[in-house]
Amino acid sequence: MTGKRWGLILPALLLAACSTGQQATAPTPTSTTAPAPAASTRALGLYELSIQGSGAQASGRVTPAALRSQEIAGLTFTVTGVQVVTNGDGSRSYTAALNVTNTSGAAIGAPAIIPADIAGYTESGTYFRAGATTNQSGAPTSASGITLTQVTDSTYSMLFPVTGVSSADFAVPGGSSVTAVSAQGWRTPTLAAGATQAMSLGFTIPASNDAYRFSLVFGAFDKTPAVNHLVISQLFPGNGNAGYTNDWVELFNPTNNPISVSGYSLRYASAVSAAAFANTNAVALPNATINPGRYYLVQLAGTSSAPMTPAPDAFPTTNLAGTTSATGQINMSASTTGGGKLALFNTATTDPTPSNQTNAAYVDYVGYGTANYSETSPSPALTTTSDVELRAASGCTDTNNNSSDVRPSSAPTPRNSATTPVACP
Ligand SMILES: [Ca+2]
Ligand SMILES: [Ca+2]
Repeated sequence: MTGKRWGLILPALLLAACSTGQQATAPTPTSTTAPAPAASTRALGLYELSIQGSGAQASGRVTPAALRSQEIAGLTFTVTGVQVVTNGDGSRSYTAALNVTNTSGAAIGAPAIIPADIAGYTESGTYFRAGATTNQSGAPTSASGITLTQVTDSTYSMLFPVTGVSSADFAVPGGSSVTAVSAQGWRTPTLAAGATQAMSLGFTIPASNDAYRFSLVFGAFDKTPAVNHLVISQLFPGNGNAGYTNDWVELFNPTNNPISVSGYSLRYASAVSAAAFANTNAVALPNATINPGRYYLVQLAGTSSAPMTPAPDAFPTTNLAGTTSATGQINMSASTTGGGKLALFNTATTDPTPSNQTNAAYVDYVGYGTANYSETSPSPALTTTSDVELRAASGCTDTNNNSSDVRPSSAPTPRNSATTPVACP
């Protein structure tokens, strides 16, 4: 394929310190906080995927696309095949299978790609290269109407909303600039040095656009989220209120990698208890994996043995003391003058005390209301028994301070593993 060559651009954009959020802090100051990877947004360059088809002979061959790296180190894309299907309305769907390999020599925390418009290079608003779209005769035709329909990999299996990335993160030499980036893109789990990840891109071309050749421009990023562990994103203690018969808690994975909760446990203690978390108020989580950007809903105790709506991902009925109740385990206090403490542990066998701030078993901890222990300070008490304690920014925030990270909300909205994923900045 022909065209200008673009130089490269590797601004290290953002290096923000962050914290693990893995210890609860109590009034007695003996906390230790382990260092965590810094959040980062790092542009890895601009790339171009070029696909050639056989026009109206849509069932014919499609030449595997040539992907041209824009002279940027870090990622290498290889097209392994292109398939084309003619739809009933005459439009055609292309699927390009790619391998992306990390050639940077170091792990890339969160590789992401997003379609990009470049001033003077792409057809405005399409992410497709101007002049590269031609018909069977080789004459230029508009890319308008060509749509990116799917971006998949084995972990996300869908287009992923991209947050915290803008056109300003890319600089194009020669006086041009990236004028827009797509609101959706593709992310992969952490890619080790030398590792390869398969992905695919899908396109649909309308019947009126007899494209023979088209070319998509996209930017590649390393976009490492700030929080590196599971969080308690929402807890509802008001069983019998707001339409919920049972308490529930929602977990969230704000990282870029799948996290197994096998062996994890949820433990609850009253606001005033200084004793160890009792096994009678604790449940083990099942052998499950929470994918990046996904929620995980756990139904707790109440008056009903029926699954809540939306469907819980777990509804443990036996506590860690071995007692079974069909209506669930752990009944948290919804008192507007009291509070409680809920902790997520990465073990079901240890029994640390609520004040044991250095215990490595802590993954996340929420003290609310009058809780005697919390991360820095408790979240404010519920204003009504129908409130939920809600973590800010869809669950993406954990600064180890419950009073600012988690707030009561009058709009309980439980999210489960089927909820649209959130890509954390
Ligand atoms: Ca935390
Ligand atoms: Ca309750």
